[in-house]
Amino acid sequence: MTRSPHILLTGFDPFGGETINPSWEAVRSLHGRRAGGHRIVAVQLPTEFAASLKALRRALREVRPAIVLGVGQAGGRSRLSIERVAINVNDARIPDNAGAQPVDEPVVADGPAAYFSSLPIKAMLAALREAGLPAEVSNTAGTYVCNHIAYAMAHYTARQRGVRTGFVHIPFLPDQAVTHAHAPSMSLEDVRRGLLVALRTAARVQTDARLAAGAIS
Ligand code: PCA
Repeated sequence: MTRSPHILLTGFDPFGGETINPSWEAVRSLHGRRAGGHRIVAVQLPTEFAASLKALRRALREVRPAIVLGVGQAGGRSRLSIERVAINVNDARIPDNAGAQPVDEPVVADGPAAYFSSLPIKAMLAALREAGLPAEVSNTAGTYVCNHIAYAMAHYTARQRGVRTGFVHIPFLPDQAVTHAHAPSMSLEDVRRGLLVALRTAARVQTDARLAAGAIS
């Protein structure tokens, strides 16, 4: 019997004073589900620069995914935010969950400056809009643990033919927004549905759609 291709779907544990991380809540609810003929394997990564890398590398070895999608909380963003690029720099505004606060250090010494997502980000955007979910293409994943992981997943699979990687940032949950005045939020059900739509699209579409979704500034 041939093994169906796998999707490695990662979420993070809570950080920055929050008691939950919506990325893990959404991701764990999709463990074992299928999307576009792929089986989803959900893995939690710690919000720690060093330990998240180790956990990612272990998961890549064990799952041998065809698609890797990282998911992280971006409090303050209002939409499902499909990241276009990950850059080779860690510049932490707050310490990570292990107390580390790298400033202007590379994710991978001597690695390239950046990696573009190899998932069909425009097709994913179009599919999310079609499904009635607010979504956007983002041109920065920040310089904290999410960017670090988005960069690392591209770097560590760069020589593996057929492996595609990308990252999606998600808003706070309504529960969290209660204590953050003016912060937008999105329900867990919408995030979960959006991730499934994004993954189905990623699994089915090899050549990205041509759709203007850039930013002027
Ligand atoms: N968001 C953080 C790290 C973990 C998470 O969920 C980030 O955007 O870097």
